[in-house]
Amino acid sequence: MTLKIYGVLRSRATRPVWAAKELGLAYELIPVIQSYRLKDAAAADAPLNTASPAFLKVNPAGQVPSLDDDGFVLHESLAISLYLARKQGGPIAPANLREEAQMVQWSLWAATGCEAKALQILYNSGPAGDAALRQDGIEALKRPFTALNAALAAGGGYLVGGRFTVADINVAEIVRYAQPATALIDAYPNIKAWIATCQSRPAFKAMMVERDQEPA
Ligand SMILES: N[C@@H](CCC(=O)N[C@@H](CS)C(=O)NCC(=O)O)C(=O)O
Repeated sequence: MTLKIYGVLRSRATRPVWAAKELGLAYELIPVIQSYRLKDAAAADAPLNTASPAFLKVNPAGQVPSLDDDGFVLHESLAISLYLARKQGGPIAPANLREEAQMVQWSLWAATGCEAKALQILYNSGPAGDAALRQDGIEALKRPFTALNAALAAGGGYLVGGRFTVADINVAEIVRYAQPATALIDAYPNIKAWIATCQSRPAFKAMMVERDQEPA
C-alpha cells in the first residue's frame, strides 16, 4: 500500500516529503491544512484540516504531518523522516546504530535548540514583523549556529557520515526558517555552503515547486 503523508507543504510536512522524494518512495500527500489558516474550520464546506474530526482520528493531537504506512501511524515530522530513511535504506539512511543515534541527536538538537528561534525570525521578517523579536531570534541562534558551523567543518560539509543524509534534511528544514536573516547565515560560511548544497538537490527543488503551487 502507498504511504500516506497527511499535511500540506506549507507546514512541517516538507521534511518527510523531501525525505520520501530522496528515497524514491511512492507516497500520497493527503492535504490537511492548519485549522488556524481557515476562517471557519468547522464549516460544512471547510477543507480537511487539523481540527476536522476525520483528521483527529489519525492524529488526536491535531497537528501535521502524520504518516500512515499500511496501518502504522506515526506523528512528528522529524521522526517520520528518520523512519522513512530507516525503512528504505540507502545512502541517506543510517548505515549503523551509531549513525542512527547521531541522526536522532541532530534532529533533536535542531528541534529543541533552534526551531523556535528560527520561526521567530521567519514570522518577524516581513514588513509587519516585530524587529525586536527578529533580533532576539538572531541573537539566540548565534550559539547553536557556531556549533553547527564547526560540526560541518569537522564532518566534511555534512552532519553524519561525511555524506548527505536524513539528518541534513531534518536540520536544513529548520535552518531554512532562519534564512531571511541573511547576515546571520553569511556569518557562518559552512552553514551557508551546506544549506545551499542541501537546497540544490533535485528532491528539495521538486518539493518546493509543489509547495509554491499551494495557496499561500
Ligand atoms: N513537532 C511537530 C510540530 C507539528 C506542528 O506544529 N504542525 C503544525 C503545522 S507546521 C500544525 O499542524 N499546526 C496546526 C495546529 O496546531 O492546529 C512536528 O515536527 O511534526
